Amino acid sequence: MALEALIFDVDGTLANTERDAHLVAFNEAFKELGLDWFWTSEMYHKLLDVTGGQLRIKHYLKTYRPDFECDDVDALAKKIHALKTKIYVHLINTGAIPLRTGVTRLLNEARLAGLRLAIATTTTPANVSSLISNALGVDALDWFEVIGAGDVVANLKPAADIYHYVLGQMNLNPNHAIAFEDSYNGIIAATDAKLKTLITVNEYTKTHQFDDAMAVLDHLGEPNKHFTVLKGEQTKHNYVSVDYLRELHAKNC
Ligand code: XBP
Ligand code: MG
Repeated sequence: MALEALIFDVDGTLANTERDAHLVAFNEAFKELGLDWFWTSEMYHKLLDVTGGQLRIKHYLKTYRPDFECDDVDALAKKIHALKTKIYVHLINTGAIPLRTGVTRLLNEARLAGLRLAIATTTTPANVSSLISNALGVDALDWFEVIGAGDVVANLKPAADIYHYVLGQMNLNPNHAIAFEDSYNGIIAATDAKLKTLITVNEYTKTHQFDDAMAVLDHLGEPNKHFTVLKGEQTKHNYVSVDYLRELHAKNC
């Protein structure tokens, strides 16, 4: 079974956007709207169990602010989220958030090898476009055959909807692809769509359970900055190359 495609999650996988951008933007939006809410990094760590900004806001209200009086929680969440997206995109456009170790190199290598690329994320489409065009240039949006983002499906991760959507758009058999994820919700979604997954953890996800992962790494690595294998087979490879992915895929698919 040949490896044909790589499908990437965005937040936490392509870049460490959660703490340095999403959280910052949420807090700034709360402030601008005169809300007395402030999410610490510890609080945000817990809130990340719920994917999608609007659902996360509603979960926060229900769980941590049951006293908060509001006639229309949906409308409030929508309003906060719209402002948060604006702030997030502005922040990304300042160039403040780099891609994670090895991401740019692997994308370039995969393109040269003729692998098909796609995105499967639960975040807002504008967030994805700004991250990719800032980090890789606006033309890089065309590197991805499909950019599947949160709002095109009914259910966000851990539901498999976004992966089903991307696979359907690409007319791709999941056995011919690898998914790249960083979180428990992400691997559940990918696995339910019958994809094999490679995990790169970050500070928020390093304690998550990744039973179905082909391998769990600290990052994708570079020739001069080797990855650490946290779970899975130690091989001759010390950074994620197309050769490494083909070997991993052949062993697991
Ligand atoms: C991660 C998420 C997202 C972001 C917020 O998505 O859970 O909800 O935290 O994005 P993924 P929005 O890892 O699948 O990219 O505020 O735009 O919903
Ligand atoms: Mg993620």
